Amino acid sequence: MPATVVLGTQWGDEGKGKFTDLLASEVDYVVRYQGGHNAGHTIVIGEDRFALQLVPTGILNAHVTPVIGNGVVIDPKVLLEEVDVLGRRGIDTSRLMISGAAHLIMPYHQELDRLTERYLGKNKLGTTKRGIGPSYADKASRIGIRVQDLLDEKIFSQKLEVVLKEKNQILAKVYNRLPLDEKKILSDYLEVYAPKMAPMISDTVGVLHRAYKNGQQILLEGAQATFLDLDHGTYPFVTSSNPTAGGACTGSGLGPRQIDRVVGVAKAYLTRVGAGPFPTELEGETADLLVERGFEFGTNTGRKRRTGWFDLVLLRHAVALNSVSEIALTKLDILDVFPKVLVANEYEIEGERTSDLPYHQSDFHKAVPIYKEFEGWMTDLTEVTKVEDLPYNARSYLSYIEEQLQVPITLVGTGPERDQYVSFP
Ligand code: 2SA
Ligand code: GDP
Ligand code: MG
Repeated sequence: MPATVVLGTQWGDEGKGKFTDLLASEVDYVVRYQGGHNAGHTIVIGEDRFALQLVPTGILNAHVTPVIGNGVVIDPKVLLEEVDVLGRRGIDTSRLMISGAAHLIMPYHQELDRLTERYLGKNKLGTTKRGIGPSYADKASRIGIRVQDLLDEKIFSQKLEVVLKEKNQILAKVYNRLPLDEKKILSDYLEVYAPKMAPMISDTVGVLHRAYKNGQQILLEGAQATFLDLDHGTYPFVTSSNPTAGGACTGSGLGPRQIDRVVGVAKAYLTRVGAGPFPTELEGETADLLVERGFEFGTNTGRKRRTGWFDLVLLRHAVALNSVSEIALTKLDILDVFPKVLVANEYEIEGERTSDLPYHQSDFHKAVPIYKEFEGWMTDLTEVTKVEDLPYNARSYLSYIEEQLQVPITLVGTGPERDQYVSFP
């Protein structure tokens, strides 16, 4: 039974949580493969609103085994708090499995993330300040501390001693900060977190391969999105992991031939949090209306998101990078009140038109979008659940996107609730 990947095709916050939750109802395992608690998925079930940062969305489906894969970076404090909150709301969290090869976010990672951003001043990236970048940097420098190290006091202490010496020097000499207390870190990680996490730590690669062989269904859940990808995003305004489909393999341990379906989640317009280029960005009334109707504030940091029109140049590239096999388009209902709905189809860069994403960042900065304009549908879509009930203008908009991307749209979101969507046959 091949695995499915569900990932963001834009700059995050596409509404992946809702469709991942929907797809999770059909599978046996849901795996997070990258990122950390810089992610934030919101799922609304009746009166309940769940904001998940680290625990995979699948936790809300009783028959699903949620897995945090090796590609994730974990702040144990945040993880345990999340598990606690879910537990208190009656959700069985004992099924959660964590890869022993995942890396830990340590207190110095968070401290350094904050300090580097401050140091960069107006050149800052606008990170979530969760220590994500510094933790992945240590992983690449081979001085990271892994989840499995929590199970071996001696190794953990030895690794911490070496790394902390260096980090404290940096804190003191570069940033004029007090050193972090080794004893406190040791007691938090080894005495508080380790015993609670130990039962969840497993060989998730082995677990997933056995599940695959047994014909069980696996869903690989992306956090952040394609254009925040460390390799393929708008570097340096990116996150430090690979949300693209390739990252689903490295971050879970499954091979590419074990995946046969890639669901690309796209929002019917665009948003971005933090700095970086954004050709279709809007300002003024239209932008404010999108923020207000779409409630475009970070789940995580509460920051107001930048907004813009749907961009096919970006989407075509995302489809190619991820070998997207189908599109799930979210938040179409947010456009219900717009008399005109615009879609960028090409860019003009110094007088030249292109439908391809320029590889050079300087060109991307200069890109002026060329729009195709659609008549708005001016109808409330939030009650629509059948394809035939979608207004003609909304269907024209969807057909155009499909035709341009040459990938079918299989799901369309018409509201935040679990059942507010249209499924295309
Ligand atoms: P970091 O903290 O090092 O990852 O920040 C680097 C850049 O990445 C951006 N970033 C995000 N942008 C939008 N959404 C994010 N998380 C979503 C959420 C979750 C999702 O709802 O909060 O969509 O999966 C996210 N995480 C990082 C950040 O703004 C910096 O520009
Ligand atoms: P994610 O990080 O990609 O999962 O997205 P977020 O959770 O940050 O933001 C998506 C928000 O949009 C959540 O509050 C969802 O409940 C909401 N949402 C998802 N799909 C739809 C939709 O089709 N229409 C509306 N109005 N809201 C949606
Ligand atoms: Mg989000």
